[in-house]
Amino acid sequence: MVAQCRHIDIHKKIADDCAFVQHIVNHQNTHDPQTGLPNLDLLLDRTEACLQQGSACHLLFIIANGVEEIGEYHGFEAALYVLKTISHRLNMGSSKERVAARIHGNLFATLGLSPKAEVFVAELYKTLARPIGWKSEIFQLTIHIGVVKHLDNHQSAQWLIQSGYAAAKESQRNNRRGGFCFFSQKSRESMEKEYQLGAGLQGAIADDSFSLAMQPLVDAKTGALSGAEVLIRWDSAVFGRVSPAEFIPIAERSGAIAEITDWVLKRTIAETRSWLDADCGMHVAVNISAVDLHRTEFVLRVEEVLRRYNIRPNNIVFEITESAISQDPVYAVQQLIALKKMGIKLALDDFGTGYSSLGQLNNLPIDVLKIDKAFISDFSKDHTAKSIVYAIVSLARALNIKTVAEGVETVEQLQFLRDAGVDTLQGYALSSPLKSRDFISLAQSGNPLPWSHLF
Ligand code: G
Ligand code: G
Ligand code: MN
Repeated sequence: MVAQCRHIDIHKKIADDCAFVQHIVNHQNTHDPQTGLPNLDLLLDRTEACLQQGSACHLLFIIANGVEEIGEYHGFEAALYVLKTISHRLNMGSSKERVAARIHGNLFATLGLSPKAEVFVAELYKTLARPIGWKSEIFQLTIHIGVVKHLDNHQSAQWLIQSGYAAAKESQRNNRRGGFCFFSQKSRESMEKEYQLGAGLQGAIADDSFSLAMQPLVDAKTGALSGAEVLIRWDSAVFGRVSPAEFIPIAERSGAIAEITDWVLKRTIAETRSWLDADCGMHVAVNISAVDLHRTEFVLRVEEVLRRYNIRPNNIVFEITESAISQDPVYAVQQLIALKKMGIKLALDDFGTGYSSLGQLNNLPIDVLKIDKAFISDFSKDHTAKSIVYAIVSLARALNIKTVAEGVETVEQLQFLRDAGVDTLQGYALSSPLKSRDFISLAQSGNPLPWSHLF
């Protein structure tokens, strides 16, 4: 009798242990080990169950930008702390009505078991966007949330999650500083377009579908050619000609920009080598993206290219937009100083469109200021536009900075800008961007320049 009982006890113990082990294994299979949150599999299961019951629900997809950089600069311990903090904040809103999950890396989601999402998403955004303190550091992430509601019986859990992702990406495109966005068919189409262009960009260097256009820069006093701005062109076999205004932001988000900028710089040096070597004062200006400027290895990479091509960079200009600097001015200025030490000249592009104050100009190590096209208007009617140009020119002179007016389209504008004392002119009135081959033959021909009658 006793033996039998013991026998039963042992069986029960084994069964309990098995259940316990099974529970742990199940938990491990359905949860993220770093944050303890449910993982994608569990989220999909819960979402599927919810859809099968026909319950109303919504899904919030969260992208927390900045975690990777925190890992790079402050180490993995800091990044893990940040991930745990996000998980904790997400979980604070979790209840029977809500499941928070970590999908992968810096991607999270919550499933809400009600059709209403408007109030919750606004609160969640505020909670997640709060700064995170770690040791003596304070981290500010950029949070994007995509909201998608379950609308009919045909949607699957996969569809809901992908649509939430599409809406979060839409928020990334619309709000640089973070925010949230409700799913629409347009979000999905833009994401698909971005995905296709992004995939196309990956092969663009290898299949030789990038080229350079060069737009002449003209000395405002003499009308002589003084250099060129290099503008990338992409002729894709699949999409045809795609404007850099469309593909550069995609490359910035995917990280492909690093390779593109590298390519533009090398190709520019190869094509303009004869002037750069002759040091004849012809400038060649290359656009540098905000993402390049904030990459830690950017300065080293530029240095390596200059060394490899054995080039003195006195006549190379990097054009950097005002908004690229205002993202993180302290770091940006450090990078700019390092570039300037190498001998590269710096131009502040699209001046007047960003947030930087005129007072800040004095602290920037720049040589050239490019007055944005937006200020080049019909000067005969627009007296405010005239005053703005006069003010910019006199400020630049006081700071010993040269000025370039871009977007000069008419002879009247050209004359006004020249009289106002702008140093260099660029725009359709003089020349559109040319194929680099055509530009170089123009520069070398010795023939009168096509615009010489205007001077
Ligand atoms: O010439 P165009 O309309 O195509 O240029 C559109 C935009 O793309 C402009 O804002 C210009 O500064 C940007 N752009 C053109 N070429 C380059 C490039 O090589 N690198 C970067 N980062 N931006 C570029
Ligand atoms: O942002 P950035 O200043 O680098 O952009 C240069 C852009 O200006 C390119 O897209 C170039 O093709 C365009 N561009 C050049 N000249 C003119 C012009 O006279 N008028 C207008 N509207 N755009 C111009
Ligand atoms: Mn430019």
